Amino acid sequence: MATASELLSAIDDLGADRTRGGFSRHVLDRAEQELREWFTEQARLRGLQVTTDANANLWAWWGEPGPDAVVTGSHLDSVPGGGAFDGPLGVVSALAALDLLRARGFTPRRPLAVVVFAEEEGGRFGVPCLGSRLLTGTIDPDRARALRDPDGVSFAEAMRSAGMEPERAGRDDAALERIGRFVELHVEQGRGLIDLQRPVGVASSILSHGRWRFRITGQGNHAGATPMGDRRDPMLPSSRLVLAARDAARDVDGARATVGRLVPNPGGTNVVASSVDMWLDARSPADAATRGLVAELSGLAEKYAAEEGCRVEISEESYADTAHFDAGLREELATLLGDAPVLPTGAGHDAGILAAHTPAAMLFVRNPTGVSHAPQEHAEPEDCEAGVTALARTLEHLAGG
Ligand code: HGY
Ligand code: MN
Ligand code: MN
Ligand code: MN
Repeated sequence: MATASELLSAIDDLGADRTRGGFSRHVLDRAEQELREWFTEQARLRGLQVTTDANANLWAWWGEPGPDAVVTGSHLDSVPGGGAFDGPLGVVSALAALDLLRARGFTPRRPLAVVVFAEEEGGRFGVPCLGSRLLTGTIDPDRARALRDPDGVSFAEAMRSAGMEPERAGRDDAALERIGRFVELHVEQGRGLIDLQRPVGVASSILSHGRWRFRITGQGNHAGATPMGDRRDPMLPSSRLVLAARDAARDVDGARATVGRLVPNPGGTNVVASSVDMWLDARSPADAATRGLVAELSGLAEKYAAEEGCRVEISEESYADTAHFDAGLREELATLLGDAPVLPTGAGHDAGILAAHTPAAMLFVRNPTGVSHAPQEHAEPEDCEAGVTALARTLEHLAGG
């Protein structure tokens, strides 16, 4: 038997990011592959049958894969310099919950599986929840295979180097039909449970959210030899757009707009950039509001670019509608878990992708800092154990009856 904290500390040095702090673990890179090996070994030690599906997702089965399965799990990849809990807490809590259930002599009456989804953060190939989107047919597999990382390696090449067959990627009806319920445990990414003074909560919904790339092209030139009046500097419309995103989001209820990644090309200190790639992450409680926010910012991008003699190309890289978790399952679990609070989240999850295809739920574990996607993300050991106990209770309830 192992606690979630013990399992987390066992992987503490895999993908630790010495320069940015936190962790950088991206799908099929060395760190994430070591995490996959670690998970596979831990699952096999628990007598689970481990397979990798056609979409680079890992499945560990307690018993034979079969219909009406109860599936739990999360992801092992991170954002660059991410925290220790976002993703891995859901995976290690699933292993620890199975330990608890076994120790109680529990035998599932339904197939039970732990899944590790690929590329949930989109940190390497730019599309979040890539593994669960492929599984559910929410992304065109040809587009997925052609996605390239910053080094120009395609997802298909990365899969092939890992011994997988990218040509098989795509909607997996057999796997989807097997899933009767999906429950993802996740560290809370916000302050809801702190303010409610509860260790565990149940998710109600996920904001609609997407990623758009704005490529602003001007004229590269010499920083010293080019008079200010002779420039077409794409950094200027880009900078105005960053501020406009903040101002526009402020005017939309519950909206968020973030530019966390902005890459000048070629990026020389003494060079007026020839182009800038910047990514907008926009979210809100309503699809129409998110779309409206992006339309407004797209219009401003065109205006700012024209004023600087630049041009802009805008491409949508990913989008997910507002996800509402199955109300019956949500209330059933909230009651089962001692009237656990039910709260929304601004963070996207594989459970949100699955929710459109199968009854899905999420359990949140209190994060005393409320911070996520940064090294300060945290969950106290006793709250991690409360999460494991809640997940074990949930799995026993769903797979035992
Ligand atoms: O970006 C998100 O909301 C999630 O953490 N992938
Ligand atoms: Mn995340
Ligand atoms: Mn996550
Ligand atoms: Mn997630």
